Amino acid sequence: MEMNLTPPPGHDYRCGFVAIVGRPNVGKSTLMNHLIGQKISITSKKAQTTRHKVNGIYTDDTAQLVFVDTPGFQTDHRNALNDRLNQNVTEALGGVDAVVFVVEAMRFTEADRTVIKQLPRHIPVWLVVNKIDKDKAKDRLALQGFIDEVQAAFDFAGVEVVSAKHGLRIAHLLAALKPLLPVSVPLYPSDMVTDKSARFLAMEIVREKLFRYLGEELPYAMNVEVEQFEEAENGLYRIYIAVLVDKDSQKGILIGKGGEKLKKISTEARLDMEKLFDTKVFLKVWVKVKSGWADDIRFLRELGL
Ligand SMILES: Nc1nc2c(ncn2[C@@H]2O[C@H](COP(=O)(O)OP(=O)(O)OP(=O)(O)O)[C@@H](O)[C@H]2O)c(=O)[nH]1
Ligand SMILES: [Mg+2]
Repeated sequence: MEMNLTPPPGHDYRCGFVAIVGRPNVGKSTLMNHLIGQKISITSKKAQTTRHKVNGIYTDDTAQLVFVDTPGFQTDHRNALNDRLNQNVTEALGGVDAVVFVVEAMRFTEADRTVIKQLPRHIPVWLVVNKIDKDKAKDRLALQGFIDEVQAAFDFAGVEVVSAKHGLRIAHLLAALKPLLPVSVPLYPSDMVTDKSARFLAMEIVREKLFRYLGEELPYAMNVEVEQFEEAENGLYRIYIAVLVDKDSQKGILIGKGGEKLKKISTEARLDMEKLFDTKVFLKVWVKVKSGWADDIRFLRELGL
């Protein structure tokens, strides 16, 4: 017998949390930014760019997906910072409805296998093969062989190939993820793209510029602190940010000859902030020396890591 009842509007609306995990540098943050259509998570060529988990919210008239961008899972040397980063990943996996496991096309490493061992077995895990724009991924047969190899390592709920950087096949991925979420009303307002504060985003933007403009090792020996964040009456944001370094020598490198480097970092950070906050920004960045911070657990807690 046919029921022919008209369902109430939005009766099958879906909403839930999706963690994005993977080894460092596979493009997790780039992917999340493209999924939600705004740059809220910082990215760089260097591994270990993301330190805090960042929620990015995608909303349309059928679903709301809350993506949780996580730090790349650290498999190298152990120290307080790496342990804390991994703990952040494990915590992020705790409360989600689905997981996106990101690998770089044609590069399946020991570090990827280590992350696979941490994947949950009671919720769907979608394999995402990123960076398919790269030359080595253009051979279809080789790419299929690669996908088979990764799929043999875990019981994935499905697979999508994308290029996060070029925004390729992102809509396919969204469509694949929606059915994995529970039927639920949206949890956040439809115009909200992140639950992170402007203060946090300002700090992250400065961190991204440090990664961009400093050498290989230096950004890891630094941390960024927002000392003051005020919204003036005319809508102007007044932001004071301190960069913490380990040694005096690092301070010199960061400031640069005639203050050039620090100036470039703060100018670029200010422009990014104005775009993201959609308002004028006054930004002051300066440098403080605090040694040994990366191994100081208590200090990491103070920083909220
Ligand atoms: N060619 C290409 N490069 C990409 C793609 N996606 C990301 N990248 C680059 O890969 C690098 C790392 O990207 P991120 O998004 O910072 O990587 P991540 O996985 O978040 O890295 P961590 O936070 O350090 O773990 C950056 O230089 C990106 O521009 C892609 O689809 N194609
Ligand atoms: Mg990242």
